Amino acid sequence: MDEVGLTVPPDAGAVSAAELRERVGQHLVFSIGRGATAARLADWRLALSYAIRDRIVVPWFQTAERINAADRKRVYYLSMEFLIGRLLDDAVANLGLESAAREAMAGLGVDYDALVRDEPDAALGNGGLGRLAACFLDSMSAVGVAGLGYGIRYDHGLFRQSFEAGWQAEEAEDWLAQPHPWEFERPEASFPIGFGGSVGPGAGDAGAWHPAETVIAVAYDTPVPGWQGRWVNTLRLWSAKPTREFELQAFNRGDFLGAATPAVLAETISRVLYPDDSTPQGRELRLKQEYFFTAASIRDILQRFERRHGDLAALPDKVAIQLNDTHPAIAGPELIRLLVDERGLAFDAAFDIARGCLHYTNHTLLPEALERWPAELLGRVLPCHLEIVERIDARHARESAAAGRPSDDGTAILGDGEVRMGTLAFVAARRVNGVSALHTRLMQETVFGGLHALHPERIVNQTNGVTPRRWLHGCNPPLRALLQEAIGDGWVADLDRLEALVPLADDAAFRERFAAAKRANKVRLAPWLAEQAGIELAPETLLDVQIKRFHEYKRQLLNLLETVALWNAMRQAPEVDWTPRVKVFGGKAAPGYRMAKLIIKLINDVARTVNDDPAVRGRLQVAFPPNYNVSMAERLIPAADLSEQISTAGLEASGTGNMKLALNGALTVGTLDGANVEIRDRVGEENIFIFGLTAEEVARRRAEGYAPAACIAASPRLAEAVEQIASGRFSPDEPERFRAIVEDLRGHDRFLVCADFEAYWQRQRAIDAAWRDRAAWTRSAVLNVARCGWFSSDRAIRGYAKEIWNAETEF
Ligand code: CBF
Repeated sequence: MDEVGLTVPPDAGAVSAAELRERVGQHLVFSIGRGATAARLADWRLALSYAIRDRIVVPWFQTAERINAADRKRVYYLSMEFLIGRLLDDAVANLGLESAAREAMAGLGVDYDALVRDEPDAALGNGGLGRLAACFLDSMSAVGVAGLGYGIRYDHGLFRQSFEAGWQAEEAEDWLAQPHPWEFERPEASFPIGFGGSVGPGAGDAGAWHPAETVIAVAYDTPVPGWQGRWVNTLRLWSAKPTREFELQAFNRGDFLGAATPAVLAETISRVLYPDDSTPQGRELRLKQEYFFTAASIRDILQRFERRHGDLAALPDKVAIQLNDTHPAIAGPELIRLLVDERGLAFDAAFDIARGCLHYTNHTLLPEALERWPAELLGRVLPCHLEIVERIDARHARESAAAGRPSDDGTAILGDGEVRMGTLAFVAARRVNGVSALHTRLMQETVFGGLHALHPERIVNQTNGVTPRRWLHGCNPPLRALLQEAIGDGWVADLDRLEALVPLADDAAFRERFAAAKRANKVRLAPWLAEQAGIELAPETLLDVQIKRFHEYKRQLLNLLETVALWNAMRQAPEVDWTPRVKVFGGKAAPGYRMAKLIIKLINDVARTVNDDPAVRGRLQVAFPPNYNVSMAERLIPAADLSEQISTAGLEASGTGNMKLALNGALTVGTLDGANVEIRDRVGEENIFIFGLTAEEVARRRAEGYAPAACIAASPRLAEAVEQIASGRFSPDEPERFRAIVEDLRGHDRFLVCADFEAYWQRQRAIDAAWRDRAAWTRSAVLNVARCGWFSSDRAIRGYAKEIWNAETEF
C-alpha cells in the first residue's frame, strides 16, 4: 500500500459527511463519467457505492495481511448459491456510515433511501440454503474467521416472478444489466476446467485425464466487511469464459454464428442459476456447473496453500472446506485427483488428506431433494471422477467390512446405476452436520442411519442462524432505535445481549414503545402493500405472513384452506366480533413444479374472491405480492405480527425465516419441526403457538395407512372448503382448474394437510383471542426478541469454527 502512496485510514468508518460527499462527486465524474446535472439515480448509486467500497479495500488488504502473518487456518465455504440481496445499505451499516451517507447524499440533493432501493437484488440463490450462505459470510467477517466463499457468478440469478391472471410467470433476472460496483475482476486468477474425454495412464495411480472440452473459470472478488469494518473476507465467484473468444477461421469464411458457438457454449455454464433440469440437457448443464465451480475453487485453494507450504500432508491443518449441501460434493474426487494425478500422491494418502479437510452440511432429508447422478452421465462428463468415486466406494466397503458392518445398498455410494452424492459427501467428510437439533437427530436415525452406525462421531449439529446486522439492525430501524435506548447497541455484535430485554417485557411503558415500533413498521409497509397487492393494512390489523419457497411440505395449502374456512365462518356469523387479519403469502415455485404453481394460482383466485367480498371487508384480506426476494423480506419481517411455520413435522430441516420473524417480534404459529422446536424451547411454550402432529406421529400415521378422507369427513369446515375448491367456487371460469389439488387432498395428501387442519384451525382461533389482549401479546413479542439472540449466525459460525473447522475466531 505504501508503494502507491496511499494513506491508510485508521478505521473504515472514520469519514465525515463532507469527505464522503466529495468522494461521491469524484466517482460520479471520474468513475462513471457523468456530471451532476445529467446524473440519474443509478449513477448516484454507483458513485456512492464506489465511495463506500473505497473504505473497505484497505481493511480488506489488512485482513489478508493479518491472516498471512499468523498463518491462520483458512475456511473455504463452497456453495452453489449465495442469496445476497442488496449490498449498499448493508456495507454502509457495517461501516457505521449511515448518517454520513445520508447527509452526504442530502447535500447533493439525492434521497439516500431511494438510492438504496434502486440497487438490484443479487439473487444468486433459490432460498434457505443460499440465504444461509450469505448470513454465514457476514458472520465469518463479524467474528473474524479467515473465511472465503466460493460460488458461481450467474449472469442471471433467480427468475423474476410475476402473475399473469394469477398464474406464476417467470422472466430472466438481470442483476448484471448495470455495472456491479462491489466486485473486482481477477483475470489472473483463472483456471482451465475440463469436461468429457478419456482417461489414460498417467503420473498417478488413477490415470491421467484428457478432457474433450475446456472452459476457463475467471474469478470475481467481492469484499465482505464485518461489523465496524474490523475484518473483511472475500466472496469469490467464478464466471465461465471460452478458451478462445471466437473461431477466426469460421469467421473469415463468413460463418459468424459458427464462429461464436464455442464462446456461447462455454458461457452457458455460468449463465443461469439452476437451469431447469427436467430435460437431459438441463441435467448435464447442472452437473457441469457443479463441477465447474468446485474444480476452480479446489485449484485455487491448493494454489494458495502451496504458495506458503510445502508438505501436502499439512493441508488439513491449514485448510477447512465446507460443502454447502451436496452440490459441491465432487470436491472429494477432484481433490484426490489433483493430489494423485498432478502431485503424485498414492490414492489412500490423498483420500486421507481430502477427508481431513472436507465437511458437509446436509439441508434436507426429502428423498427427492437428495442429489443422485446417473453413473452414465457422470462417466460421460467426468470420466476420471467416476473412476475415483468407484475407488472411494471400494475403500468405504473395505472399511465397513473391517468394522463388522459390510456396506449394503443403503450405505454404498454407487447403486441402481446412480452415484448418491449425499453418501459420497458423507464418506469423504471429516464432519457432517445437520442444521437443527431435530434434523440432526433424524439424519442419524433415518437417511444416514447406516453410515452413522459406522461413523458415530461424524454427524454433529449446528443449528442455523441469521445475521443480526441485516435482519434486525438493517431492516428494522424503529426497533433498532428502541433497543439502542433501552440496552445500547452491544447486541449487534453479541446478540445474546438481547436477554437484557426480558425484565422490560413486564414494563408497561416499554411495551407501549415496542408496540409503537411495530406499528411504525406497519405504517411504513401499508402504501407498498396497497400498491403491490391492492390491500389496505390498518395498523390494528393482525399481519399474518407466510413467506418462503413454495413447496407442498411447507403447506401453504394448509394456510389457504384455513383462510377459506375463516372466510366461510365470517360470512356465516357476521355478528361475531372477528379479529381483523391480513394474510400475506410470498414466495416462488420452481418453474417445473406444477403442483406448487397450481397452489399459487389457487391463492390468487381465493385472494380475489375474498378481497372482493363486502361481507368480510376490513376483517379478512389476502395479499400475494409478486417476486418475493430478500428486499421484500426486509420490508415484511419487521411489520409482521404472526409467522407461519407450518411444515409437516420432520420435513423442514431448520428454517431461517422462522428465526428472522421471531427476532423482529412476530409470534410463531408452527409445528414441532426444524428449528421451531428450538425456538419454542427458548421463547417458552406460552409465547408460541404450537400445533399438529410431531415428526414421530407423522411417521406413525403414515405407517398405519393414513386416509385423508376420514379427516375431511370429521371436519365439516375442512370438508366445506375442499368442496368449494372442487366445485369451482374460486374458479367459476374453469371449475375443474384445481382438480389435481382436490384429488390429492382427498386421496393421498402426502404432507398430511388434512390430518393437521383441525389443530391448526383451533390454534388460529386461540391466536385471534390472544390478539385482543394487546398487552399480553406485546409481552410475548418482547420475550421472543429477548430470547432469540441465540439464533444469531455469529453463534452458528463460532460453533462451526470450534466443533467442525478447528479454526480460530479473531473477535
Ligand atoms: O439450512 C438452510 C435451509 O436450507 C433449506 O432451505 C434447503 O435448501 N434444503 C431447508 O429447506 C431449510 O429448512 C433450511 O433452513
